[in-house]
Amino acid sequence: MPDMGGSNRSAKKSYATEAARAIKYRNANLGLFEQLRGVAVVNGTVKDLSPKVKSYVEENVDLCQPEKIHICDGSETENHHLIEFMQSQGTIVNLPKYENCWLAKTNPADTARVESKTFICTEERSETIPTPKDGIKGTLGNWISPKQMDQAIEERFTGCMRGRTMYIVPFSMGPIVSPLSKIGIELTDSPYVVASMRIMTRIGYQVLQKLQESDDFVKCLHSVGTPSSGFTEMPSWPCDPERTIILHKPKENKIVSYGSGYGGNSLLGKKCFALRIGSTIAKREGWLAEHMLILGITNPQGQKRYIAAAFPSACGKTNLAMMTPSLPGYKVECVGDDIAWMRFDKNGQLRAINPENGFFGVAPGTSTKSNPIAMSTIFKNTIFTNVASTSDGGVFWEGMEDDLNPAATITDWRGNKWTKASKTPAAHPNSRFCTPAGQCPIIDPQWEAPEGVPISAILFGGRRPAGVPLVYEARDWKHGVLIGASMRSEATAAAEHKGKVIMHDPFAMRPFFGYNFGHYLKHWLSMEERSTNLPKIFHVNWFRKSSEGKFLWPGFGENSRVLDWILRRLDNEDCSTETPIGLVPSENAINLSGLDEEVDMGQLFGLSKNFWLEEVFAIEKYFKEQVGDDLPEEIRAQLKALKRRVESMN
Ligand code: GTP
Ligand code: SPV
Ligand code: MN
Repeated sequence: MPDMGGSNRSAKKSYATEAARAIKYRNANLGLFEQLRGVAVVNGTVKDLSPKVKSYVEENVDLCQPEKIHICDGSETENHHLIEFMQSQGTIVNLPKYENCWLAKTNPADTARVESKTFICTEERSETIPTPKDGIKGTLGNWISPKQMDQAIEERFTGCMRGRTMYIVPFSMGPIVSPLSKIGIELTDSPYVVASMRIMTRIGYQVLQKLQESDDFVKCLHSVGTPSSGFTEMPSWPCDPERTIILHKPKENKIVSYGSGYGGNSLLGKKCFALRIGSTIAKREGWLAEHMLILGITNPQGQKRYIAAAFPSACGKTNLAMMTPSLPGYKVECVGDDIAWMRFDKNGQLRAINPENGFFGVAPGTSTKSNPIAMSTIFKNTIFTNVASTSDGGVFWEGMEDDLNPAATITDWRGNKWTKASKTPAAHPNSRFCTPAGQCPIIDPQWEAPEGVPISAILFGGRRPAGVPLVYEARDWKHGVLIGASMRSEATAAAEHKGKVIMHDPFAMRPFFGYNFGHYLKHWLSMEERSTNLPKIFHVNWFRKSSEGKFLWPGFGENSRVLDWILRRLDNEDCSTETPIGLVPSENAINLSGLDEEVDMGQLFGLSKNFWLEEVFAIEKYFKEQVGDDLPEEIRAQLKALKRRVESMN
């Protein structure tokens, strides 16, 4: 039976020792404990901290002034304490319908990532973001100077953990034994963060032990904060939305996050480390840290390949990563659903690891029909956040109607009675499940392979209601990089954006670049020199709509029909036709057999000269205004060539 993603594997303590420690913890007479900078260490021992970790902790104990220090060991006992404590605070409630499942409801002001308050700190602004055209506001990240960063920290963190426990969370991104993995230490005053990090990453003693050898780690400091008025509106979910700030200093491998307990703002291994700091490390070391799912797919002939795919937040990564193919004979297995760390091995083969250990997935829309695999993963050992609850001790969200016990009543994510006639959603549109990857029934046998899995194709995609066909293939690597750079998608609830505007989201990384996007493009282009066996690049769009506003493509398991075409292209099958935007499936090349719904392939693949002229114009404008002189010459040339091809369309 898998535990909560945690690692009692890592803390091989006898039950008796664990129990003794538990009693000691409960009867905490703080004076009896070992001290660090005059603060009681109520769990773990200081000698387990390497000199560098110890001094990082000391420095921040002095700054944050917690009442207690808890060094996380990743054990079951520890998790029980956290769960008990959070229940007593009202942060989580049990969901008796399932096994070891919990529901957290956040402050309604703290439900998503806050991109406008997320900063990268470098000496020069141009290291962080390209210089936008005069008078234009840059949208490729926010820069902060070292001086301003220090000031922001001092203002917010001085004494911010008074009366609270500082948890020291040693975590590994990637399997602890993998040479591709990296270690972080997150200091946090949120037990919710500890319990979630225990699922999303590998935490505990083994990580501290590894640090005794290398002592190289990413410094992650997090506090939910306290409003400057001192008044905490919702004691079960303390936060400070007005002063929330998420800071990254790549030069020092340092992350500082204040004021939010929510997912991407607080589980610092995820977007902050694995993508923002990760992309800067990857640039230095010559690899790629990307917002991509990784899946294994076996065709009816038994040939298995791996695909990585970058879609923006809430655009279908988790769904594709766990897809149940509708095409007979196909099998999909999941390596990861959000982040890929990829590098070319000595044979020029691109290999990827999933640095995470769990799924922090969008709940609404997840159903037995759309994603049965997720549904059979998430009802044990899971923390749900901001979903609705049912009177029979379960959860509910939009899409779960068929799974609902008709006798049960529903309480929405804000705690109000909810019925199907209600005008507001039952679950927050960005509500999430946080569940151990290892219990996914189709987890790939190689998902923890230290050397990673070989990647044969890279997909880019987004929500494009108009103009963009279901799938097309890049002409070559450089053209593929242009396709990634040109990605656009309809805004979703995963961040603070309002409405359904089509936003530029290059490589699905716009919120996650750790350095200047122009330099990032150069880095991608340079991969061409590392291999003679580059993955093929494709663009997919599950979200094209008819003139009546209906999805033209059934999506989900039916996307296997698109993957089937992609795999045949990898085998160099002659099943594509050149168009100005790239290669599309030739007539009847997409296998539609057994599809019980009528699909208007004409509308789904239609290419309009006007649409593509406007698209090229929008991309040109975007590059000119946002990337300016940092745009690599090759990309400028690729766009020019695309424009010429589109202009010559009938
Ligand atoms: P993040 O975790 O935010 O990075 O999101 P994600 O990219 O993993 O998105 P996810 O798979 O959770 O999907 C988000 C939403 O898109 C859900 O409501 C899904 O039901 C919906 N969705 C996913 N795949 C498809 C598809 O093929 N067609 C349609 N129409 N909707 C889809
Ligand atoms: C995303 O927004 O891309 C997510 C969720 O995966 S969060 O962890 O909040 O960033
Ligand atoms: Mn994501």
